[in-house]
Amino acid sequence: MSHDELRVIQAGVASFFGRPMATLETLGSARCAIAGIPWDEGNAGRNGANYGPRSFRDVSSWFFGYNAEGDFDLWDEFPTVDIGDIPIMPPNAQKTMELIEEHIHAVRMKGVFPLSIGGNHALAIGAARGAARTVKKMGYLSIDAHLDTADDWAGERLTSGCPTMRAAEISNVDPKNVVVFGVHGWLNPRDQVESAARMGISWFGGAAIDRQGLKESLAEAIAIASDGVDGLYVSFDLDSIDASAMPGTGTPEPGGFTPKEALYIARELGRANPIAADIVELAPVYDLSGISSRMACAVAMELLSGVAGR
Ligand SMILES: [Mn+2]
Repeated sequence: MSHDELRVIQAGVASFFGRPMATLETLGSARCAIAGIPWDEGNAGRNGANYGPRSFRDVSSWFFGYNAEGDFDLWDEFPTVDIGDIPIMPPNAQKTMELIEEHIHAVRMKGVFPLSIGGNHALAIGAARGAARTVKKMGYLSIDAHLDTADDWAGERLTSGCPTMRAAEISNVDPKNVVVFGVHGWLNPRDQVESAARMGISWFGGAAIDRQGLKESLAEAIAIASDGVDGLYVSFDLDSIDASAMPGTGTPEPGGFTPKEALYIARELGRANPIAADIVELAPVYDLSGISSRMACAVAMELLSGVAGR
């Protein structure tokens, strides 16, 4: 075992999974660049997701790249760097979305897989736009307890209740390829059900997933989002996971996916060969045990393992 592998977990400067820091200019042979997006404006739920990337970096130091069950080392097979935080501008959502869009586009143009760690779900608006510019036709699959198909919130269109709708409006995204998986609870207003139907956005409810079976319904959701596209964007809202395992989020929802289900979903999302992904809504201030940050890191490991072909 190398000295690096024996590092003291709590020592040193925390980067995502202890991976080397890089910039757009020093990506080298990296295949994945993880960016923090500490954005939490335009949020209708509890605030705190702006601290998500910091907590994620800290807790991710506990994760090895080696997977005993699969006998592979993720970092050997899928060289990954920490590309720092996108410089968000709290007073200006429009400008921030443009910065996120340009970052995701630039990483994609280097042939590198961009993973964004939030931050609230609004960041997916900029990230999906940046990814869409790199393909002819893109699909968008969101794992979420909430539809997020609001046209606006009090007139504002770049809020955490809007990312699904904004994705469906991208010029080279057909709303028929926009899917939300895991919708449940009592925070999905009727007007968002209606706007989803009007746009042709499809969604899978939690109870329907249970009846159909997770494996089958997730495969169907991926097939709908991927049908006829040459690139799939995946957005993983951590509030899709049951509140017992994910208290550290803006709108914790009882009745969500179990940790095992969430990790299965994350691996399958990666295997669907997405062009970019995000993991959003980690709000560590509500996460006294640290379990939510660990869950978020485990979701990332499964997703990246899937992208790496594992
Ligand atoms: Mn959401």
